[in-house]
Amino acid sequence: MAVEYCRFPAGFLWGVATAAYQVEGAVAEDGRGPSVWDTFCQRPGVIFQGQSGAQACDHYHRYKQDVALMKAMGVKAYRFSASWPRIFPDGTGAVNDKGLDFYKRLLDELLAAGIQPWMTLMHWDLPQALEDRYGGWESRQCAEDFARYAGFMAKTLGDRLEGIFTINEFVCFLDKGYGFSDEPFAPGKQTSVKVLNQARHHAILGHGMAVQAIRSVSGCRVGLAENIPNCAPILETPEHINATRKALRELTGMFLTPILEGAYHPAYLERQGADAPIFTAEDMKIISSPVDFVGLNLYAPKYIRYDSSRACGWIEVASDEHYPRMHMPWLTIGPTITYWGPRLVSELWKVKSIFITENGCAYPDVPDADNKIWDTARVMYLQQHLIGAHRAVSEGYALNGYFHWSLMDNFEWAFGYSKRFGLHYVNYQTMERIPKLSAEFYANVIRRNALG
Ligand code: GBH
Repeated sequence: MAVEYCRFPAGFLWGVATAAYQVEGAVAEDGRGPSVWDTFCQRPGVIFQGQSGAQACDHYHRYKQDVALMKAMGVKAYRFSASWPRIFPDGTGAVNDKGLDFYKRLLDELLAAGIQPWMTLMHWDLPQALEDRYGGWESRQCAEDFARYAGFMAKTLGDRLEGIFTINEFVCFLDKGYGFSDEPFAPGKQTSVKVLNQARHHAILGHGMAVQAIRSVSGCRVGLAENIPNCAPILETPEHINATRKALRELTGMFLTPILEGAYHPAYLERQGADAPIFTAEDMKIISSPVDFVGLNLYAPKYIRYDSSRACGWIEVASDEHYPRMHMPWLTIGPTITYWGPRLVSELWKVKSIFITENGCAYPDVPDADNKIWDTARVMYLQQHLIGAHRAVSEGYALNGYFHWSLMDNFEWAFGYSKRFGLHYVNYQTMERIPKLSAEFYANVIRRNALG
């Protein structure tokens, strides 16, 4: 008789995730203002085949059907993002009630289906008006305006939300969007190192101001969703593990470290020298406002080893082109990250509650003659990563839930619709959604609360 395999604790939160610009479409409807992504997608040559999120999955109109897909899988929680320019088309000022109504309808639908709503406030779609007005996050005013939007959302919807994530992944919209990247990203400008560091500072300050704004009007739990460098030791020996912990703290020295410690990592400030951000002690207090949970977006591993020849004591071991990977240039497979992420974050910062807010993979899925998708590779990826998550839980780390990226195939930024990350296949001609084998696999995991 089969023995039960990897049982999760009762109440472990099984979810799926999406983001506004990647799924909603309807970019010019009901008074939504443009975001930096709408503008960026019009620039020739930056997005695969000149595509954009203008239609995406048409989630804006088909959200009822999409909630039904979640319900059919038995999903307990939905992590979606609100589109800031739908609420404040001008970034600030007058509220667009019609845009807000969409999220009210979505919450009604989720709650009626018994699915917890978890909302991200900024998944990269900054209102274009703020980019035009003051260069987006280059200006400290952006942090203030973000906090105002955050407070408004918490006041209006907070009593019906289970949790709020302020900002999704700092590095992407800052480091890639403000320069120094071969992967095109909105707003697609070239700034200087100095300007980038100051923009990073304004973004984490915006996070902290938003936490305070949310707390002042609502009892809703609040945290963030960050793609920490997914450091994992090359071998599980004390010296490599210790080196990996140090590496993580240093590599996120400008984002998660100051948010959880109230100070930049000294190595970051030292390396930036004259280009380091300008900040006050008061800023650092705001940035490190206590959060209720930390969300980790975990995709590809960064292997670390102990190195006695370096002052920092660690070095990254790069993966070459033969290392196994999924259908993205950067998506190498290292399933122990769902263990090491929660463990290292717990050890470094004693976080009360951790969620894996994204984990998933792209695969060039093709429906067969019966319109079925046998995505065995995604099932393998998912299963292996859940083994890692289970290990973290069973060792007592405060990992409380897992959100798969993504509910359905969607607009994969610079890669357009050419990369499919969904548990559901989307036919972009008909907008039909087809559950893949992986959706059935995930539904079984949720139903059993175990892997086997
Ligand atoms: C997530 O980010 C996003 O939140 C989500 O919107 C997106 O759809 C999903 O991933 C899938 O891509 O420096 O060349 O090694 C993960 C984004 C992309 C962040 C790769 C780190 C490193 C690329 N990650 N990036 S590279």
